[in-house]
This record gives sequence, structure tokens and C-alpha cells, in this order.
Amino acid sequence: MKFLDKAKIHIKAGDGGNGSASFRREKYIEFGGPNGGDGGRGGDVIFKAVPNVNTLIDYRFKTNFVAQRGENGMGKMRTGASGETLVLPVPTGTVILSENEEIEYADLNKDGMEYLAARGGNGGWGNLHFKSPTNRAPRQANDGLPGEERTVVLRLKLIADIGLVGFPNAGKSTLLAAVTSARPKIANYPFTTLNPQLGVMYAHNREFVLVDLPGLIEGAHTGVGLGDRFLGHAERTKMILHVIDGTEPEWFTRYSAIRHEMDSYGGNLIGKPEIIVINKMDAIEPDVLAQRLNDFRKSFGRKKKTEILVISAAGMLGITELISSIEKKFLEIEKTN
Ligand SMILES: Nc1nc2c(ncn2[C@@H]2O[C@H](COP(=O)(O)OP(=O)(O)OP(=O)(O)O)[C@@H](O)[C@H]2O)c(=O)[nH]1
Ligand SMILES: [Mg+2]
Repeated sequence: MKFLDKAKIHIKAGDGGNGSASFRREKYIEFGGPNGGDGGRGGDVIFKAVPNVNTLIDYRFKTNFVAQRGENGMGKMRTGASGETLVLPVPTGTVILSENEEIEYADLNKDGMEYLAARGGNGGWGNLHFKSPTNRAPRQANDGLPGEERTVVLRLKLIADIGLVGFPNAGKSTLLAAVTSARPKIANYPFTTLNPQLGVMYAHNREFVLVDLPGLIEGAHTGVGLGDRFLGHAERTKMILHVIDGTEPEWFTRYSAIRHEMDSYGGNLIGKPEIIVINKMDAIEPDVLAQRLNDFRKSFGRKKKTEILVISAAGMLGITELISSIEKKFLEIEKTN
């Protein structure tokens, strides 16, 4: 399925039906009284979060949605039928924003959550409503009111427990494939992953949803490479796995460059608990590895006690330890919350 995480659409609730101006006609009664019924209410437009979908692709081609109009009122005091509610399904994790994206109307972050985005117009009153002691034969009836209309932006922020970040080619997708049954595209060139990928990892006592994000490079927050908008999918995670290609030198410089991009993106990504994963240990000489690891640890100084694990995602080395560490970290996170 094609991935799309943003869409702008126009919605319009149903207009109310018109009231009826009708009079009773009966044999032997010269002037029947008013009997026009009210118009029906227009249908609302509702967004509803549904599971098992993780793209907004359905909203790329069709971008205009109109709910049903209420029916007009009729004689014999019959009220028009209400318009049907238009339910627009969106993936759980969809945020509904104003057209300029400055106001957040709703965050549908749980399955089944709904947001009433446009209210149907009320039906107009039929002439029966206007009957009074001074006007016993009103010809007046109201038109239905128009349904609300607005343009909204839908933005999907996937719901996952753990976000995989790092430079392109670090081995993020390889790691996703190593710990979940997801089969992302893996290749020896940057920007293999163009869209976020989800996978479920089974730990000892529980499962975690991982999201593999396209690689970041320096300047991503200004649009370099694939930009940083995919970081939106890390916003809801509880933990970051920062993957570093151990075969490249200057781990700390590269680590800091990614952290800088995360910081520039905002959304408190930088404040999330993280585990640093040094990948491709199978392809590094042991003494080089030891040296780089030592330098890396030193660079942090005493500022930070981030856990650093060395693995080979392709060679399945250190994977069990990584899963245990993730599980442990989650217990800590949940204890402090
Ligand atoms: N030797 C070795 N190569 C690895 C390891 N993990 C990944 N690779 C290789 O590194 C290259 C990049 O791997 P990917 O998993 O596609 O990297 P990525 O971080 O997802 O890259 P992008 O999607 O471009 O951001 C591929 O050629 C992998 O086979 C490893 O543990 N050891
Ligand atoms: Mg990838």
C-alpha cells in the first residue's frame, strides 16, 4: 500500500431541508389550516479513527466530501428525513488541523475515536410552526440552513513505541528486519527507505511497535535529503533507537549531527529516552572498534549516561541483548510515568 501522511481536503455537511408551506385540504372545509412539516437536518461530517490502515492515500485523489442534504418538509405535517452522517475513516494517529495548519482541532490517537468536523444545517420550519392567534394561515416557511463547510489538513503521525533514527545506510531497515517480521527494502545506498515502515517486535513478555524512518542528514530540518517531516512519526514514540554505522569514523560528530536535526525538528524528540546502537560490528576490526567506542564514550563526558550497544543487524549479533535492553528501558520509562 502506498504511504501518504498528509492530505488537504474540503468537507461540507449537508444543508437542512426546506420547511413546507402547505394547507390542509378536506372536503367540506373551506379553509384548511397550515400543515407544512419542517425540513430534515443535513448530515454531519465525522472523522473516525480506524485500525489496520496506516496511510492517508485514499485522500489524495478524492479531496471533496459532501454529506447528504436533509429532505424538504411536506404537507400533512410530515418532517423531511435527516441527511445521513458522512463518516470519513482515517488511520489511528491522524491529527486534524486547520487549513493553515496552525490550529489542531483533534488528535484521533485511539481506535474508534471520532471528531465531528462539520455540522449539518438545521431544517427550515414548515408553516405549521408559524401559526399564531393573529395569523392562522401563514404562508411563511423557512429554508433549511446551510451545512458547515471547511478545508482541513489531515496529518498522520504513526503510533509506535520505538523510533529508529540515524544517517542513511546505517542499517536501520536491516535492524527492523532483524527484530520484526517486517521486510523493508535494504540496500547499500543512502535513502533506500523513502517512507516510514512499521514492524512488531516480540520481546520476552510483550510486544513493541517499531517505526523505521528514512535516513536523516545534516540540514534535514531545512529540507536537505528527504527533509525531516518524517520525524513526525517519531513524535509519539516513547523511545528512540539511534543507529550508527560503526564502520564509519567520527561516531560522535555524526551522532551530534542527527541529534541537532532532532532538536531543530522539536516535538521533544531530543528529550525521549534513547539507546544508541552501533551497527555493523562484523565489519570492523576489534581494535578499531574498541578505540572508537572508547572515544565515543569519552565524548559524552559526564553529561549523559546513554546506553550504548554494539550489534550486527545483518549478522544477528547482539540482537537478543538489544531486545532485553529495550524491554528493561521500557520498564524504567513506565515506572517514572
Ligand atoms: N556488514 C554489515 N552490513 C550491514 C549491517 N547492517 C546493514 N548492513 C548493510 O548496510 C546497508 C544499508 O542498510 P539499510 O538497512 O538499508 O540502511 P538504512 O539505515 O535503512 O538506510 P536508509 O533507508 O537509506 O536510511 C545495506 O547494504 C546493508 O546490507 C551489518 O550489521 N553488517
Ligand atoms: Mg532504510
